[in-house]
Amino acid sequence: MKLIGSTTSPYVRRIRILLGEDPYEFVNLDIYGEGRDELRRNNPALKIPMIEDDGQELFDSRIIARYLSAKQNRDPLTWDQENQLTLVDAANDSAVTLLLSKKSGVDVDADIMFFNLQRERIMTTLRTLAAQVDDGGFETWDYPAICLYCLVDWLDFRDIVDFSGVESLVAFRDARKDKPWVAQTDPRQNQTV
Ligand SMILES: N[C@@H](CCC(=O)N[C@@H](CS)C(=O)NCC(=O)O)C(=O)O
Repeated sequence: MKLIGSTTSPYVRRIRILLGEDPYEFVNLDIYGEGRDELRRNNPALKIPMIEDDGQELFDSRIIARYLSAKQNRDPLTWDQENQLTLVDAANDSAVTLLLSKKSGVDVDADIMFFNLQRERIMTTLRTLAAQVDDGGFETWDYPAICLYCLVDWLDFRDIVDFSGVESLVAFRDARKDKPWVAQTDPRQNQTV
């Protein structure tokens, strides 16, 4: 199995944690720099992660996770877990948009409809996720919990949001730093982008 990604992407990190001990080749690319041609050759959607396994290519972390979970004989996600994942992804996608805009020299704090919508979505989803954490909804270290961990740690690493009012998310992250493969996949190490 080959995983194409980067050490900084929260979407790639969740797959690396899910893969755990499974043997695979990790292709660590700078997708906005010298690794872009390699990305173009492998994924027309021009996003990471993607995997190739026994001739099967898979794009998108959600699909990759479904594939790996089936291979690892894990139960499929319940509808509530699917919703948790959708909320995590909604916040994550908007935060990636803000980061890329920032890197492009755009003032993302400006009172502009597009950025207001992203910031609003990030806070509504984070508040809902924090309430679920408070209610014990992320107690089990399952795929949605792994994704939430990767999101919160990445938001902190990139300094994209103010965690005021959603401190439970930081506490959730801090209490899980010793989970398997979390330290080894810390985006602060071996950064490419
Ligand atoms: N829905 C995708 C999102 C993946 C994603 O947005 N990855 C970012 C890196 S963190 C990316 O490749 N961005 C490239 C771009 O937006 O041009 C997934 O779950 O795999």
